Amino acid sequence: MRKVLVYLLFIGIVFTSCEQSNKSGMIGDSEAVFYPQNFDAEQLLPSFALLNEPVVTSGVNDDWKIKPEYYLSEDSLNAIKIPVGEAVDLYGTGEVFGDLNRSGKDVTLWNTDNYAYGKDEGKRLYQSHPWILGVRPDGTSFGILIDNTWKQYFKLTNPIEIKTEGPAPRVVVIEKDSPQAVIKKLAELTGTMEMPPLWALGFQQCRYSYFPDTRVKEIADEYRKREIPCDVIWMDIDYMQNYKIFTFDSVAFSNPQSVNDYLHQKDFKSVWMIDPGVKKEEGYHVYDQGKAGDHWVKTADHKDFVGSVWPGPCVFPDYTQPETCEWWGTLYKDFMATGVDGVWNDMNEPSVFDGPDGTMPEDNWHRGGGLLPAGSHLRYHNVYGMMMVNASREGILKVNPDKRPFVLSRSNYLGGQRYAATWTGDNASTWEHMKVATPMILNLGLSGQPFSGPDIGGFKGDGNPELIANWMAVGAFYPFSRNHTENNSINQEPWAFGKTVEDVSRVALERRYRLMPYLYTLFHEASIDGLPVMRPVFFADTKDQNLRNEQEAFLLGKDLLVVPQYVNNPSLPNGIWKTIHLLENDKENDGYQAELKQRGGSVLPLTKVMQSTEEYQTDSLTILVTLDKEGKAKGQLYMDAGNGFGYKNGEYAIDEYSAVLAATNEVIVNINQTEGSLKSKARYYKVGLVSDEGIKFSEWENDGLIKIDCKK
Ligand code: NBV
Repeated sequence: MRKVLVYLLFIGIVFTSCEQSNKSGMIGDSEAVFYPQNFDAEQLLPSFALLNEPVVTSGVNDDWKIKPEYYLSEDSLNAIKIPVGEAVDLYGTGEVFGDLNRSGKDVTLWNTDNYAYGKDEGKRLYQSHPWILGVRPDGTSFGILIDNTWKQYFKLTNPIEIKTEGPAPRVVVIEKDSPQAVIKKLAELTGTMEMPPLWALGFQQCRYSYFPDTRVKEIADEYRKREIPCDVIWMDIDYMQNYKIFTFDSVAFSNPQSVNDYLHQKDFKSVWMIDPGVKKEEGYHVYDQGKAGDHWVKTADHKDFVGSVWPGPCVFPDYTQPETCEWWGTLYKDFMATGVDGVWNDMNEPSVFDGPDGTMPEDNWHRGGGLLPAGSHLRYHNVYGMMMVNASREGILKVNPDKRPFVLSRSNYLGGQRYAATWTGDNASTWEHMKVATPMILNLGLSGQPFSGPDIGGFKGDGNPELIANWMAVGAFYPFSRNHTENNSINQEPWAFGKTVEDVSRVALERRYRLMPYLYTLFHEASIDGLPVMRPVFFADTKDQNLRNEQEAFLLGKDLLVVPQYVNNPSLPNGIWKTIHLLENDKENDGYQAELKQRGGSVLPLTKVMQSTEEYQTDSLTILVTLDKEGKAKGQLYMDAGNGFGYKNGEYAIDEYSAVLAATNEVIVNINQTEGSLKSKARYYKVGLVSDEGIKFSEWENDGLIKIDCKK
């Protein structure tokens, strides 16, 4: 602690100016970087968020609107004021609890294991995204990226006030004519999610914990017997031998390979948990190897730091050291060889039961290496989880070079979408937490992370039929869609609450799987330009201020509006939005399913209902056409092998659909492959023309030009 205090005092004396330094300037047509006077790069780490060092090409434009002012706060912290103008709506700041519109809110950026979001009223959660998106009344937009890993406090007022426990950081500001353009620029600066394997877009079932292995098999069997679509079964911490990572319980999970084989035979994938805490126990291979390699985080006086987590006293890998990351990666070799498909990195804030404020002491010591300097935990805390998942991903890739890794992380930092998907930690089985999940995922999406979702049904406490039916109905449309609950709660699988909830869940998931071609196309889009999969309704019309606070309804991509059944009086966009049904026999009319509305001018590709993405095919597709007022519509389909990296060498296809209402009163749909070397197969299409009277379908037709007669 002493080191840090001395350091802060030093800053207090030297750094009292309000000015930015003359290093500030334009780094693109509409991006600027601002540096404080006496910017101390050494204390601020090479950027964890930015892909490249910003290069200043000229001074800040004279008419530049958003200019940070640096000062020293009353409590002697380095602070920044950023005047943003009147009536601006603020979003972003990543994983936050509460309203979508963050104006007026406070956030603490300090990754925290926050069970049921109870600590500090949920003002700090598991991840930190020092990023604010502003949308002005006229729809023009700006983004503010605070390039800082230290503990920070954001007050989202006008001016925005930021305080940090470290030195004054540089700030990148983006100015664009729409929030979408700002988000795309953020993606250019901080990177995008890599294309996940297709199976990760399927529905997933978890609990803390399915135990022993026979229970895992039972759950898989139930899904298939009941014909409820599902792709993944998850193994939580109890599969380990005494909570020791990279081990398997010698009785309950004596043969992990056979569990994985069983799941694979039934078209499931498996995801298994790995935490960062390593049990301090001589003779345990992970501990022995780590000790021999000197891989552990140190205390301030340079001893191995020991803190208590599930296995008891634990040591923690120091992922600031390249050789530690390398070693960590090698641990996945035998693990993945048992047929594990995906990895779940939990507790990586890091959570330490007996540590101050539930984590490591702030003066713990990371030794750095490569580009990273040695530094205190206060400086590295917020990126500990990010460094861990980066190392995990790299290790998994080395072991399985031909497969797309899937890593789920509880903790992360701005830019962390490059390494892992995320879920929103330990929520509760309450209506409040079901409703708050939507703005949480939306703000994560507006902060660069497109692949997220909450524990559907809630983690803490028992679910009940009404809650689970409603949550499954909306959760089927989250980008990451997984039902999960804690160890002491009642069963939460779709069938655990009787026939109604089971039927509602089946229908909701059948809708998700039917939309898979559209969903996969959206994931592709997110991997290219960073636009989120799940988007706030105001993205449909960024000038319409009535939409700015809508946080219950949401958009999937730009063409599909999802209005959960429980929503009263949602603010929906003007223009043509037509209600669509995806299943036959009035199945969706059960009183629980979200209303789906298709944007006028769009074409949505659908596939058949399936039990898992193993059955995914695009040989015969239904395409739903909703015309705009000019009688036209457009859409897209992205396809690739669903796994592997062939797509990076062009082995993919993008088909463009364009529909037009012809003088003959027919709708003609033109299909063209516009990108990729993967030859689109000849396929069958059925066109559904959406109108207020319902959907009128063509016969199944062959590829090419398809006509549907509107008079029929
Ligand atoms: O590994 C057990 C749980 C896990 O189920 C949950 O999803 C994580 O957020 N884990 C936290 C540790 C214990 C929580 C009480």
